[in-house]
Amino acid sequence: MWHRAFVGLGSNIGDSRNILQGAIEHLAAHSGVRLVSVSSLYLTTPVGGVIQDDFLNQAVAIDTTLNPEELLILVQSIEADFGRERLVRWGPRTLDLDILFYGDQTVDLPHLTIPHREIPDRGFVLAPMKEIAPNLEHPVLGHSMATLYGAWVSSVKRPQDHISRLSSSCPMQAGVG
Ligand code: A4P
Ligand code: MG
Repeated sequence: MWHRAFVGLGSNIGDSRNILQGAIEHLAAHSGVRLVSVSSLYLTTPVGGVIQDDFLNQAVAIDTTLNPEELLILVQSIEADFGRERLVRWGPRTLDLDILFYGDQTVDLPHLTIPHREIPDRGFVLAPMKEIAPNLEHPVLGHSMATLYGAWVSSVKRPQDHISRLSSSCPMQAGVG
């Protein structure tokens, strides 16, 4: 049984562009994962108060036979493969992979919350999500990604200072993996 899920990617240490591309390839290489779509790359200012370099962020849609906890183990093993060092919460990282959505399921476990808690407040998640799934409804809030992104844009003074789109989607599409 295949489930549609969305994963957010972020990196602000090292060769972030290659790290994100490599992470997507690792994800797609798993037999229980099919890559459905890949957003553009976004250059984003850090959120969370820690002084650090800008991030590259991206989001992907996948279909997966893994359940949410198995998917968490997979994304954490990919983070480890890329040598993630995380010394400060919300601080710099070589690679951060967050499970944003898993179908319309909600998961509320000590080590796993789906949908990811911070989605409505984070332009760096909403911009790539609006690009690849504008009509996807947040299963708890009941608003689409396009609506949530619009609300985020209205809530900040100069959204273009926080997020800029760097490239169009890379040609990896369904069937990879
Ligand atoms: N965890 C719970 N739910 C999930 C989920 N849906 N997906 C748990 C993935 N992991 C989930 O996360 C800590 C624990 O969260 C994991 O062990 C897992 O069991 P972490 O990634 O190890 O720690 P963290 O990333 O430092 O903390 P946190 O709260 O997850 O931070 P976020 O939300 O990942 O935010 N600014 C910009 N511009 N771009 C960014 O990408 N990222 C962050 C980190 C802060 N500021 C940023 C960015
Ligand atoms: Mg995280």
